[in-house]
Amino acid sequence: MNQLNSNLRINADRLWDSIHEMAKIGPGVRGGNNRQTLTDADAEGRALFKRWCEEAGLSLGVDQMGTMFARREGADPDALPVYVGSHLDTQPTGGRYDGVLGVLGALEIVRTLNDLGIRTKHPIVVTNWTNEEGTRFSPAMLASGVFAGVIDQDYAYNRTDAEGKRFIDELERIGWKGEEEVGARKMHAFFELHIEQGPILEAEGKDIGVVTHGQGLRWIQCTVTGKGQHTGSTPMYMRRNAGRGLAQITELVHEIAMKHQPNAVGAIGHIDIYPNSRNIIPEKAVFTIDFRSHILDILTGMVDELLEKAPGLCEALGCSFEWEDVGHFDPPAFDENCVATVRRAAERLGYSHMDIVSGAGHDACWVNRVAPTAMVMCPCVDGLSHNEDEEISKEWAEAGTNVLCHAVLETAGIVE
Ligand code: HGY
Ligand code: MN
Ligand code: MN
Repeated sequence: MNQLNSNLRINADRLWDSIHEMAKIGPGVRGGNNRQTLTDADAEGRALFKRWCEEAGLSLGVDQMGTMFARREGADPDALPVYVGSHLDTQPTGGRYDGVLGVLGALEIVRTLNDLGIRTKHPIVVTNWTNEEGTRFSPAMLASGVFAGVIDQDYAYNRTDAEGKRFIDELERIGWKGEEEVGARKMHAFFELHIEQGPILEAEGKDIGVVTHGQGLRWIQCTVTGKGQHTGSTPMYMRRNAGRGLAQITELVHEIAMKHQPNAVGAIGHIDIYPNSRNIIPEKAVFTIDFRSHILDILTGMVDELLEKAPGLCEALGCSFEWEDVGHFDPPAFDENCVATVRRAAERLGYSHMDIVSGAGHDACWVNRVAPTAMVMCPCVDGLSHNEDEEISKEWAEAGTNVLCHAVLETAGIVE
């Protein structure tokens, strides 16, 4: 059995049970999850993952951003490990599979190797990256960004959530600030399994996405400031309505993205209106524009056009316009050898597959800066994600994890 052939498969029932055991932690309001980073629910999910790793004989390390590294020894202890994982934190109205499939799929590989008594040359490290989502503490992929040396650790530590709580204070509060220097670990390769979070694989009838590239991202946080006044007694000509600035910029973002179809997307997901009172004209609107494209010139061009037009729109309303970059990464191209390993695994296992560009950002996008990296994707129902109704089939989870397993094993090398 200790050969990398199509009979080597993971235990899909065990994987599926673990995913749904994890889903009980930080439940949402409609069957999904709200296990936001550094909350008590995140801490509970980490504790469960830690217990499962220890039961699988793994030794756990934690770095100063709270990222968890669970190591399975290899025959050559000096060989750089093959890392494999994703994230356990979720959106506030998240699904049960975004990130979780990648972490528990990686754990399932180790459980399967234990069952079969397989030893690899390189150690294997199952990884849970802190704060992939970036919804509580922007930017997204925060810990993997610090690990890759593209985000400063002090900057990360001082990011605050909507209640003004700092990342580092919350990390220490839940007891998951490790001792390891972030980024000190060197990798032979990194693999991440993730649901597609888009409609392509399901529409094309493919079981596996071989991810060659990812979209780049720009998060521009805008502040439009007008004047809070009585909605009843203030004449229309006197008003400086920040809400109109938000409305016009929302439309502008859509128009800019539509100019670059099919190679661009744009929306505003985060919106705070102040003082948000029914009978006060909005004084201030704070919101984040999310632009993405896999073509860098389009991505930067969209931001340039937005910043060229938005101040004038607001000035015409008697409002001021300020902005801040709260997240960005350029379109990543994943490692060709690792991508080929994923493609070979899908072929060896007989799964339908296609090359695909990841629409969503992932920790792999940053890790790709410091180690040979590739991703495996499986479909999700109607392409829906970042929604509690997110759904995948057990067969899709099984296929993705089998391909991940073969890609990791081919890279780590089976010695017995
Ligand atoms: O925003 C993203 O693309 C990721 O889901 N955090
Ligand atoms: Mn994710
Ligand atoms: Mn997500």
